[in-house]
Amino acid sequence: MNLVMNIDKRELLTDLSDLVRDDFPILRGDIRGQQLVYLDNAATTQKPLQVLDTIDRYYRQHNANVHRGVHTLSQEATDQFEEARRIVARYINASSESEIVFVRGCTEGVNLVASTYGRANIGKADEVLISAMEHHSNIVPWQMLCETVGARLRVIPMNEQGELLLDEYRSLLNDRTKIVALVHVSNSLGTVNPVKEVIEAAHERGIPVLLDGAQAMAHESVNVQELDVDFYTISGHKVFAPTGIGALYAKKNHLENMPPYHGGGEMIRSVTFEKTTYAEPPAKFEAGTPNISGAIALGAALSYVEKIGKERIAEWERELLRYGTERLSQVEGLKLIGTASRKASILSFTLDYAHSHDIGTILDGEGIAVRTGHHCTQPVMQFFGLSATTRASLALYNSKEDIDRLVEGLEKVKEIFA
Ligand code: 7TS
Repeated sequence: MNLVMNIDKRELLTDLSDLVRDDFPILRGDIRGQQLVYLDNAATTQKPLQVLDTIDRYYRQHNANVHRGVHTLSQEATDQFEEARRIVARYINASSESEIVFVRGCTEGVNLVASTYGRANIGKADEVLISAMEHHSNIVPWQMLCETVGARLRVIPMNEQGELLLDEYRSLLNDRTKIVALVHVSNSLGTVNPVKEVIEAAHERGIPVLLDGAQAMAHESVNVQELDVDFYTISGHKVFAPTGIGALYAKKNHLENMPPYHGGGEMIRSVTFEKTTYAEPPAKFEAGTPNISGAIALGAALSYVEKIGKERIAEWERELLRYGTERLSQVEGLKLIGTASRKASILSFTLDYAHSHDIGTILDGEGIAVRTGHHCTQPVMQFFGLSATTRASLALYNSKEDIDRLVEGLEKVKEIFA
């Protein structure tokens, strides 16, 4: 049953999970004999029927390679693939779909910018500015670039709540700063960064800004034109689409001036053994056969979110965050890591009597999936003097009962360890 279709009629219901849960077949499953409680959405989200059916339909009815055949199936595949690009552009309010490059995810998006824009525009003694709360995928590509070109990586500090220090940020900007690369929403702390102010301050000095949108897409309204952001990276699987597909938004003038990334078929205008000329963007950055079904499914996932309504999702997640923060704060020995005044629905915590790995294992035994470890943000862990946290990350299909189950699971942990 497509419950999204019924939403308008049930406007008054505030528990969004009630409305959408049946769209996600995996959530009906049991784990170790218990009803699954899935609280690892920052790692990857579950997929609704609308996405699963799109993939199935694509392979059963339309599968062909794109941009090359005159035959009907190839045209159908191309139409759907390009329609997906338009949906991504609409979702983030890009001014044109030609500003959307399909990539594998945020990791590839950042690597693409670092190795094309970066190599063309960042040189010896220049500076790349990132923040103290970056995921490794927005640290390592810049470090690799800095090593290659002799540039310097600098870091915007944060406070104990996990909020960026904006005054320090402004004083770090200087004539050598060639790009600011910042996470929009932190995956290990939940902080929603003041990206508009960050971008304005950088632009006053003519410095472009890349935002890592991995955690923002499913929870925040992203408007790239209003933000005036230069580059924005998207991971499809964090917004109910499959793994292995994502998008890089980049302003048209950047894409036109950047050298290509991978060489191969589809990204060329003409090839001789002497010289190759390149296709216009976005094709220039999409060498080889793309993840066609993934892109089409990403379009289906974003349409699904739009149908439910981003504001409505944000409202429900705010309520879950409020409830989750309140319930977890009552658990003995629990310390929340990441208490910024603007947060997404991510609850990272430690228990003073148990290691996160043990917490995760005991919770799994109760059918509850959380992530434990450093969340690919080792510098964040170092800042807080920790090796790991336990993280419950919520999505639209989570309920207050899920949070109650988590708290009950933590009581079990206490029985065993305290
Ligand atoms: N940036 C942020 C903020 C992330 O949270 C992640 C993945 C990435 C980049 C990388 O995205 P990918 O799709 O290219 O892998 N974060 C997590 C996480 O928190 N747990 O597992 C993966």
